[in-house]
Amino acid sequence: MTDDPDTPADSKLTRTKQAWARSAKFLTGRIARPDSERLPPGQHLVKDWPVLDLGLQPEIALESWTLDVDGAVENRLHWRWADVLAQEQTQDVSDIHCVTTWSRYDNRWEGVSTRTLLDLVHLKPECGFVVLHSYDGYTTNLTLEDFASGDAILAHRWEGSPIPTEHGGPLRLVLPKLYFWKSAKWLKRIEFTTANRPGFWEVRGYHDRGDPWMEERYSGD
Ligand SMILES: Nc1nc2c(c(=O)[nH]1)N[C@H]1C(S)=C(S)[C@@H](COP(=O)(O)O)O[C@H]1N2
Ligand SMILES: [Mo]
Repeated sequence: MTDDPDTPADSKLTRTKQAWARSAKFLTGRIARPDSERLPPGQHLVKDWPVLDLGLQPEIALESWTLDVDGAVENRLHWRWADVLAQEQTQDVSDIHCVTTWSRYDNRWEGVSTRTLLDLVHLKPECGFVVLHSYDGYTTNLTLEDFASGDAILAHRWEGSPIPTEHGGPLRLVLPKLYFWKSAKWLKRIEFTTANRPGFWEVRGYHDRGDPWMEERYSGD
């Protein structure tokens, strides 16, 4: 397992969410109609913004914040905060779908497109996957293709202000087309890999990919 030893892998919430995966809770089996419906199957709309994490909310001062980008790349990056701001900035408005069934519409994110990052690192041809590592010890895995989605943002602003600590600031991923557990908060390292390496929830019964329109909540094994 790739988790940081300090990660509270045995908290009550973690155990509850593992039990949900085992019992396939919330699965509707409904056919999704992403063209005509905005809410994926089994989801309900919320107006507030729930906080979900492992219970550790690391405070990282911008002066000491760093992001490492490494693995199957020709060009490793070691960014400080000024390097984030020096990149081309992009904005996108998107919906959040959390696997615990809440969805939140119209979130305005601002930051660096993952495609901008990909242009800088020069991937090795054998690269096929990404592992995101966070300051709280959390990890999650993505295919390179999902990471490179046109609306995926390394986000540092939400609705015109810095993303609050509890929601993953200074920098988090926002990948709207997958359940929100794939959108790692408090990003610390982006590791490009040749093999797929399941992350924190993916080794605890959650789906490897997590497409809300396909109700890919659990791994089913
Ligand atoms: N670093 C980190 N990122 C994380 C998590 C976490 O525990 N640690 N939880 C994930 C889960 S399960 C969800 S639903 C979203 C919640 O983001 P929010 O608290 O901003 O709503 O963050 C995801 N990213
Ligand atoms: Mo979640």
